[in-house]
Amino acid sequence: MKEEKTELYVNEEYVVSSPGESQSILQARFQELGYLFFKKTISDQKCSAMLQDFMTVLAPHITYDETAKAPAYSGTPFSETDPIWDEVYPKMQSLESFHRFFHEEDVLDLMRTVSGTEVFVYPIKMARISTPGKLGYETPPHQDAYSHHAGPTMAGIWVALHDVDQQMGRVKVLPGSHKKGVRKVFEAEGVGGVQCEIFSEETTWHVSDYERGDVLIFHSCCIHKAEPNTGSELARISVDTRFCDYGAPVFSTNLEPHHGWRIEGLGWDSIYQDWRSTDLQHYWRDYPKLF
Ligand SMILES: O=C(O)CCC(=O)C(=O)O
Repeated sequence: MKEEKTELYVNEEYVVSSPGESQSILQARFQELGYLFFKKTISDQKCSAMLQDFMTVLAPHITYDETAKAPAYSGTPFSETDPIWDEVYPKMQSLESFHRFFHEEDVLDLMRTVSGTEVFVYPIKMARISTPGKLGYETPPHQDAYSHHAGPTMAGIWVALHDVDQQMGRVKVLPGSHKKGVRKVFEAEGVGGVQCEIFSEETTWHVSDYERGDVLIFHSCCIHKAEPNTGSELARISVDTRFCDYGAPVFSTNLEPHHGWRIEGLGWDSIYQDWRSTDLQHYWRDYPKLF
């Protein structure tokens, strides 16, 4: 069954998809909107375990607020590349559970549904910390086709590890923006350092509050950005990576640990030091299309 185009743009909330819908409907919606948003699709148990693993390496800076069921932070606001972030990020990157998170069947199934084929999960895995009060440094609007040098079958997958409300720095997307190709970029403050061109008629963004386990999958040309964390106590922690049809070209920078290019000592050898298994170590070495 084909969805009416106008139904997909009626308001500024995410259009909600379900993994139980037919693959053809999901793929048509993905091609139309440039994203799919799935409610509570990764289990509470998996998300909570991941968050607790992060908490162990984020202490004493960030703690878990049992009442809010979210990370709490009351120090000087920081973002990617600030000294506290550089101190904690290699520890987050070293967690085997973090890398494994994206290689389990629950996540792979969603990726395969969107791709309609076997997928390759990018080695680069990102964890995001949005602290309260760090305004103006949130991720600017951008396309991953540019930042990851990726082709049309690449997509991003972003998972909320706890509930995220409007104050906590939600990620939002510009629906339909993937249809107009890769845009010009400009220098910008905030994560990634660049922002892309947005056309004057593109004024309707889609976003909703997230619940733990919600998943956003976005096309490599779909413009997305983060809202500032305007709260006073709670931090937002989420995880994301990229994937593509198995066999599509993957650019070399995606084979490095996130920020391995600038944090001394952050490389695969240091990351793998305490891992129990070797199956995911350097798993991409025989991938046929690296460049
Ligand atoms: O989570 C964030 O703050 C940014 C996410 C993002 O922009 C991305 O995954 O490309």
